[in-house]
Amino acid sequence: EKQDGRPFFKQRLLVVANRLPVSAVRRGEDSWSLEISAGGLVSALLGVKEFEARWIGWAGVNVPDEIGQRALTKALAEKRCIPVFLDEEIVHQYYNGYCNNILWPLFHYLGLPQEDRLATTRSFQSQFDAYKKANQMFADVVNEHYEEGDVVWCHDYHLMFLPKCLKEYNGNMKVGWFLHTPFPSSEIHRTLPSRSELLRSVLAADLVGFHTYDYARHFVSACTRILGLEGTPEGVEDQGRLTRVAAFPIGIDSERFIRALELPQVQDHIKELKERFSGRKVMLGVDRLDMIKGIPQKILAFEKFLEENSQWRDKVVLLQIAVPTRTDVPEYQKLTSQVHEIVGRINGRFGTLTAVPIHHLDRSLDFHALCALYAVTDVALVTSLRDGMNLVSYEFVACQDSKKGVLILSEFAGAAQSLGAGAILVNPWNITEVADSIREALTMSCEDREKRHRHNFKHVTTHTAQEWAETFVSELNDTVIEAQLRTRQ
Ligand code: ADQ
Repeated sequence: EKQDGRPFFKQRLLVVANRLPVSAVRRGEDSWSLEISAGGLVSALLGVKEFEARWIGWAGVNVPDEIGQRALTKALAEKRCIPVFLDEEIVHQYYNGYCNNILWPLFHYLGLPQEDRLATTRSFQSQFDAYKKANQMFADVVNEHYEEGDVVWCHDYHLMFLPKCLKEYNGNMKVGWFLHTPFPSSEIHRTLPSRSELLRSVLAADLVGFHTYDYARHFVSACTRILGLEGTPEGVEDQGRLTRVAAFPIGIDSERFIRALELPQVQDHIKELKERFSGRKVMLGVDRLDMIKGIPQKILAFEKFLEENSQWRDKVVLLQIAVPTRTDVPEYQKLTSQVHEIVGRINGRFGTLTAVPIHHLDRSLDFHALCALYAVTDVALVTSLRDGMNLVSYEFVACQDSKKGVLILSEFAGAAQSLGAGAILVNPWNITEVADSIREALTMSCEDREKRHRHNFKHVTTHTAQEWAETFVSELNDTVIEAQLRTRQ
């Protein structure tokens, strides 16, 4: 039996995230062109095939007129996407302000903004109000499209207020919330003026998920210390109601990468890259240009390595692909110039008329170019200062089954807990240690590389994005049923 052309047994999953997985460009009064966009969450959910998934989120554009909104809604429906329309002022206060200027740095241990205290307090309150208002707008759209039996999965720090709004609409809705960033130590979280309100709204969910046990533990501690609730091995209990809290480490659609490597255009690309860099070892960094990724630290460590290992100067090249994000935020502009300055200095110092040690690109690469690059890399460098998981490290491993290159990985990325045994773990703040690890990686024996790669490859190909999503959603279903049984007893 089919309903709307889909098998009736597939459960509907409403995935709610700040951004829809498409970018929309307006072509006329009532016409839009849509493109699937890249990003951590998008790559993860591309792997989910077991559910009838719908996306609810902001399309990333301001659409003030009704004709435009109707046309966009219609175009998005074909991609199973449902838009939430946010005006410019809300986006400024909620997205640029509260999400990206307050929660993002705080959750990555960079603290709250250090502006004039009074001004911060004032703008803080209006940004938090806008945050709540935006979350309520998401809740309205979810509620409008919700059908009994649906599972609602809210994503990330943009939507911490959403579980509460949804449960106020319908106490029976199955609501899960997953955080893609780290959840910081409770001592960091308690500096946030709206600390209690946010925790309480998240606790309205039935299941709360994090990438690692540490983040889950930090969240439970915040609830016990700040709210005075009881933490149990299962989660957090408030007057007999349990919110289940657990770790669900994300993965990638590894098959997609492995299959791509077989494509003729990717093979051609690999050949070209090998010719282009023949006689040199290739080191690779792929990051969104963000302070949490530790890009200046990575480049400075590479400089130190070149300083101390002159025999390697014309035998290694670092390719750093840094796609700009949040380009309208002054701190991100500053970071871009800082990185350019360091790269320029190092290339000036160690370059020759025919070659430079660092190729730095300020842009994103398409999927096939990225796969080819991962495949020809000898050493990948992930030096995040904090990172929820870090999927780049997984993608690199997936593409390395013939080369068996080495992964240098920050111990402050969630991925260190899963790929730690196969990678060389480093403290990215310790430039000397990272420089030494570069030498170790470049000179590592075949057997050692093989052994480390085997460990990581097995992990990446078994703990996939699909498995992650299935585990989360089935646990969410079970959690709700268990809770109902408990209430009946
Ligand atoms: P991100 O901070 O975006 O994700 P990451 O997990 O590394 O970090 O994912 C980035 C994605 O974007 C990867 O799929 C990568 O291929 C792609 N990408 C990055 N730079 C690119 C470039 N220059 N060109 C092309 N593609 C590029 C957030 C959290 C992470 C968490 C994920 C998923 O910050 O810690 O792992 O969500 O939960």
